[in-house]
Amino acid sequence: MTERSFVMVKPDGVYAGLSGEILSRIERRGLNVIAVRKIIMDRAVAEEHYGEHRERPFFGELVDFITSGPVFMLAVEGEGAIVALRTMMGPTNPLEAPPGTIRGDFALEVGQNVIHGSDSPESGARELALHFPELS
Ligand code: DAT
Ligand code: MG
Repeated sequence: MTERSFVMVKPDGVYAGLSGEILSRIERRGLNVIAVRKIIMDRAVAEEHYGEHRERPFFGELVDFITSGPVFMLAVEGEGAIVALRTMMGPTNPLEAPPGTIRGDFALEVGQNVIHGSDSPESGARELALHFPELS
């Protein structure tokens, strides 16, 4: 089924010069990148984006980190896009991520794991409406 996902290279990935590499991996997989934007995310938008984690002890750090520098945001469409991208990203903890995944190749710490990708079609719709309202 054709799905849409919201993908974001986090500030650590942007600083490490990985935006192009990650865009390239997504394109080479055969997924369709329908929109991109590089911005520093507003704090209020970051709190909304990570709303499901509001009660977690790391929420403040998470919002500090995601607003600490530019992020490279992508709207991605394609067959099974949600699962395809989550598989390419690897698990949340980079130490559990196999080589060949983005986190397994480029990250070591859970708090600085280079990339975000929507975890379900519903999250994809919510996150795209938040960050790419012009696509709705
Ligand atoms: P994912 O980004 O794989 O969807 P998530 O939605 O569970 O993972 O968490 C969102 C982000 O929050 C994650 O990419 C990094 C951070 N995070 C998750 N668990 C954490 C923890 N135990 N300590 C610090 N940061 C954490
Ligand atoms: Mg998540």
